[in-house]
Amino acid sequence: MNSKTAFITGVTGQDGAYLSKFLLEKGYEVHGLLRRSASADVVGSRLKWLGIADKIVLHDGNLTDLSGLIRVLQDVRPAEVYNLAAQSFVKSSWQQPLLTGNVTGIGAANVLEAVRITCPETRFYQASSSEMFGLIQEPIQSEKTPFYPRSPYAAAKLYAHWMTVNYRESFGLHASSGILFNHESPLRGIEFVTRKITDAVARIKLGLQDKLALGNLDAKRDWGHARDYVEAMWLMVQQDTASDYVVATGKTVSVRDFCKLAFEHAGLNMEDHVSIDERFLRPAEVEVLHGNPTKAKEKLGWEAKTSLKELVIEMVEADLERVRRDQHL
Ligand code: NDP
Ligand code: GDR
Repeated sequence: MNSKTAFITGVTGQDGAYLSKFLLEKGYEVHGLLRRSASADVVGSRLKWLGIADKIVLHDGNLTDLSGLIRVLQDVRPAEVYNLAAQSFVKSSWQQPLLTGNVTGIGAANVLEAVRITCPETRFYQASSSEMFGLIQEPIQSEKTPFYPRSPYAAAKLYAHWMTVNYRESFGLHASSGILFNHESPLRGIEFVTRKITDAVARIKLGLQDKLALGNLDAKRDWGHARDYVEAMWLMVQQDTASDYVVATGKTVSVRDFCKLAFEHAGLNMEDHVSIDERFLRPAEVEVLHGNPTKAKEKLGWEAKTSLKELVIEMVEADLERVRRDQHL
């Protein structure tokens, strides 16, 4: 086992891309799980955007295929496994509850099993989520706050979280669960509200679109930058003892406030462009999330570096550049 070999599931996602870059810069050999797609041209677009696509060893596989995971881990023998793969879009989890359960929940158990069977000394990180707090039981959520999931996605993540804790307690795996609050970036999927907003702002600014339809503008989230958050994942894995950590900025703002900042940065007035469309409302909403990252600060020495304003500006500027390039403007 090479002490600087990492294996990442979800390597083509937002966090997988930033984590790969972070680990490569630390001198790791980075391996990733790639699920087959018929659209080979779009695969790895985030890795290409960061200029690291050719530096990662990709392995064909799927989180739902335990024997494939076992074979890959036998082959790679990584020192660290980061399980980031998931059906991660909360809204879709009501349309595809069983798939979400299979991938986001059972899929994590598959990775834990593969680690236990092939390389129990390997350190494991599970991408848990603030969505598990759902209908919040305390105004500010820490590792001690009781969970109350509000979507099939959150229920699946809760199963994966408790399996991680259980494998640590039952089999002595070095398995940590990072309860990460929302984190965004120019590499965020377009369906998530922040990217949907910054992409629309860019299109409106460049005269390609006039309206933006959103759902619940009053929902509040504790938004940070993905680049900062992947460092917290790595720090958890470096600790002598595995544990669970909340990773958040400690500040919460509404979707409306995020939107306002994005439009203002482009010199636009959000009231002229934003409308409400019921299609974007959810059967059960998580109204507010507000994290307490004290444990991460005290034990990992981690804190969020990027302010909300800096995040919004980086995302709007990246979308302006991307739209100009794509439209040959
Ligand atoms: P993304 O949706 O950007 O990435 C998800 C990744 O999972 C993609 O690489 C995707 O592959 C892969 N994937 C999906 N299904 C499968 C499958 N069946 N087998 C193998 N791979 C699969 O998510 P993020 O990067 O934003 O988030 C990373 C993780 O952290 C997720 O587990 C998410 O639920 C969790 N999380 C995210 C937060 C956030 O704010 N971003 C906050 C808290 C937790 P493909 O490219 O082929 O689609
Ligand atoms: P979330 O992210 O559900 O918090 O999950 P998302 O950006 O989808 O929603 C955030 C909040 O914005 C409200 N909202 C809208 N959301 C979307 N997508 N589209 C809209 O038009 C819209 N209008 C308002 C939502 O109702 C919600 O309240 C993300 C994912 O990354 C999960 O994988 C992760 O676990 C959690 O963050 C923490």
